[in-house]
Amino acid sequence: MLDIQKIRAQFPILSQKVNGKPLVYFDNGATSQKPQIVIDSIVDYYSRYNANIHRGVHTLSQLATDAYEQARLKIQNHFNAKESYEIIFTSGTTESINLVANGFESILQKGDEIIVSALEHHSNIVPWQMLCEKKGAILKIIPMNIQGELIMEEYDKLLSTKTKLVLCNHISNALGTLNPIEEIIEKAHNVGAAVLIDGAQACPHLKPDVQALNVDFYVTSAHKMCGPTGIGILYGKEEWLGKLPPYKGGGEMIATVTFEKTTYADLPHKFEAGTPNISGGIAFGTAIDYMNSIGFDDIAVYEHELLVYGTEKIKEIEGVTIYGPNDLSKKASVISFNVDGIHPYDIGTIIDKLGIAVRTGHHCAQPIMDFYKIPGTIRASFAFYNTKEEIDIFVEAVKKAKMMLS
Ligand code: 7TS
Repeated sequence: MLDIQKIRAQFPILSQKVNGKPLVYFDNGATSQKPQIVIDSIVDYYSRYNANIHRGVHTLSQLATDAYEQARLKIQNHFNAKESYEIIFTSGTTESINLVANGFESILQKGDEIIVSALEHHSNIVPWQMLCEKKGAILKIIPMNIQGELIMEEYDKLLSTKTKLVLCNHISNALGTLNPIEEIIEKAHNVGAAVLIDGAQACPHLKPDVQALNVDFYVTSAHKMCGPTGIGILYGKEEWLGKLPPYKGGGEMIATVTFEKTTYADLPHKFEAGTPNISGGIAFGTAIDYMNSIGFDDIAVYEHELLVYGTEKIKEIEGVTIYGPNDLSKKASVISFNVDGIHPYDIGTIIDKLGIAVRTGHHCAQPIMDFYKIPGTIRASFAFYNTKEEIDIFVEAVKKAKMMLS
């Protein structure tokens, strides 16, 4: 069992008042809050051993390099990657996806097909549209049903030997749907296609095992899992990372440079041109240690309790529609909903005055909103440091906003 009050005390921001009210932070899907230990690791780096990495013989440079590479090992271990060099540091999920899309430019042929799910964030749609446009490839969509679940029979029909790549998120940011990625990966492999899983929303809630999943690429951002912004990873199987050309040219990613010809460095440096986000990488490692110290099994149990409680409470509000799976075992601790006749933005604005942070709008997933023919939703996304008392405050606030607006 988690000691929530003890955990909350580790997050300085949570004891704040916002607009004169105790903060209720339910916008974890956008970014999580950071525990003191993660904040301290950034301060410690800049206070004690700030130096550029992989290039200096001096002591500070070696300390910084060791800490950065230590973080890579922690991440490798967390995701159970076979090799540490299969973990590429990027600025986050968006950059990781763009890196792979860029690499596939040299692999895709005209007429090849890419399959993307209907549940994607724009960052896992737009790079593939851009790639298809450049290469004359075709983008196909796995449709969803009214409960925000992918229709797997339709996926089966889309797969063929023309399919080169399949893209899907592990958990949908807009609806919280937990997608059947094991099945998606296996079926793609049966036709010889590679799979990239967007784990941005899954990693705060569960611990993926990339070898057990047998996934080709898995991407995520640190900032949704207690780490800082501006850092994330691309996990790629060695055979795939070996095939893809570098994404950015510059320092660190070369073996030799002459004006006639440049040869590239080995993995992971081939994809890590320029001075990286050193403190971010180190603090990402700290965040992973922190979350593992809380324990993903306990996080899952507690967050599910919040989801069940929150769903029941929100259903008490008259005129509410909740989007996403009815079966809560297929859903992360995200509740996306609307109140009849009221624009989500108006509710978000009023409850902000009451100290409550939620996201309203299309959540960078416009195709999902188009499917439901709505402008957006109110999204309450819970983390392991949230409480049932906060859910009560939130539901009362939505009721109050509804009264003011109707
Ligand atoms: N993929 C998914 C599933 C996401 O939820 C997000 C961010 C991204 C990719 C992009 O991540 P980034 O770290 O590169 O920006 N999602 C959200 C959200 O739901 N609200 O704000 C950001």
